[in-house]
Amino acid sequence: ALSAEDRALLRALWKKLGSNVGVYTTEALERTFLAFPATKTYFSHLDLSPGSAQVRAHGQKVADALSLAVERLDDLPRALSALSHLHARQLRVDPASFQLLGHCLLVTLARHYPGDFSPALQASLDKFLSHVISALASEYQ
Ligand code: ZNH
Repeated sequence: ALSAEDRALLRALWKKLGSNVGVYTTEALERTFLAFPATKTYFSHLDLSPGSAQVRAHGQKVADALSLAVERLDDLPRALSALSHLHARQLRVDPASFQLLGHCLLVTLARHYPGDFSPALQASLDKFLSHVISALASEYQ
């Protein structure tokens, strides 16, 4: 589970990110598509070219879900259950790909916040992302 220290680090980081959560989530998506091209197959109906407004709009939606998760750390499975259902039943996204986006989000944040990205912050973020990913995977059988 996330300790009080993990939560404090996460909340402080999110405060610092402010309105840029969408910007960095979009960068993380672009990195995911480049580093793990198989993930692009789910988005064949979107324009995935660099700087695409559609990718930015999708990045903002994913970012909002992550911000909601930061606000509801004690209640993640319930907070994300509709989203898990959507990914499992409708979108049919391989849950293994959640890890790839999580990885790219860590890389993106480390790149933009090198001074903040202590080993402790990395560990807390990694734990947070693991919780988000297992909540998102919860409706898969
Ligand atoms: Zn996802 C969608 C979140 C991952 C695929 N997503 C989505 C949305 C959200 C999300 C919020 C929107 C919904 C509505 O609209 O209602 N995701 C998310 C998160 C994560 C994810 C949080 C992690 C962390 N996804 C993912 C991945 C993939 C995906 C990895 C693949 C690869 N999603 C998806 C799709 C969609 C979504 C396909 C749909 C899109 C459109 O628009 O069409």
